[in-house]
Amino acid sequence: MSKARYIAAKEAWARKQVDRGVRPRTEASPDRLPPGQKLTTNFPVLDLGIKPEVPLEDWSLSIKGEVTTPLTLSWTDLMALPQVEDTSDFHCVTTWSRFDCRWRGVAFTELYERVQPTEEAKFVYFTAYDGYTTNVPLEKCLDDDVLIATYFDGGPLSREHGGPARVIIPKLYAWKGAKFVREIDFLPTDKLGFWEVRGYSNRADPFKEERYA
Ligand SMILES: Nc1nc2c(c(=O)[nH]1)N[C@H]1C(S)=C(S)[C@@H](COP(=O)(O)O)O[C@H]1N2
Ligand SMILES: [Mo]
Repeated sequence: MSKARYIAAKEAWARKQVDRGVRPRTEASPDRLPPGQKLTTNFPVLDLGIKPEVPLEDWSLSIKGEVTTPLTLSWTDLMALPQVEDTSDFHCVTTWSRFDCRWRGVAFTELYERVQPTEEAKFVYFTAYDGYTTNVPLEKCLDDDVLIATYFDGGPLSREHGGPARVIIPKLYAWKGAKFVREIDFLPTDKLGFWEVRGYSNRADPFKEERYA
């Protein structure tokens, strides 16, 4: 085949691809699905088996540690903060991924700006109402897709998925996002959380398959 004919054939092929329309984002793609993961369209529930029931009037989120202005937010306080929406992918270390999770909540950076962490703050340690803990380097929390999520797919976040409020850090494996979040502690030195002391990776990048330490 001559070069010109080859190029024409390629162009025709490309046009056909466009005519077929945009591929649905839920199709597994080598770029989007991290290595070793399988795509799922349902939403499995994974936790320690305790799903604490926290009435909204008793709920609070405290933000403390290496900060200039510690803060304890009631549910009403949290709702009064600017709310954002973000659609992101969810990767569980047990090898399932779910694309296009539609979250709504308060951006981590919003809280960050309010408490004004000191120069010493380098790590973030999350504690949840079920006793779960997890730790993340501060810089990983400052992406605009990191949320304290209270809504999922258009409705209030269910208790089984961590309601009333959970942390979402889409670029890391899902164990780094505390469901039922209760406290955010800014730390000068790292402190391992529940799974991290049990041998899970302290980095947790799904695209590097940082599953276990
Ligand atoms: N409070 C709390 N948060 C948690 C957990 C937990 O046991 N307790 N499990 C983590 C793990 S291992 C995963 S994979 C995700 C699961 O979130 P899902 O149940 O909404 O799928 O929550 C993470 N956050
Ligand atoms: Mo997990």
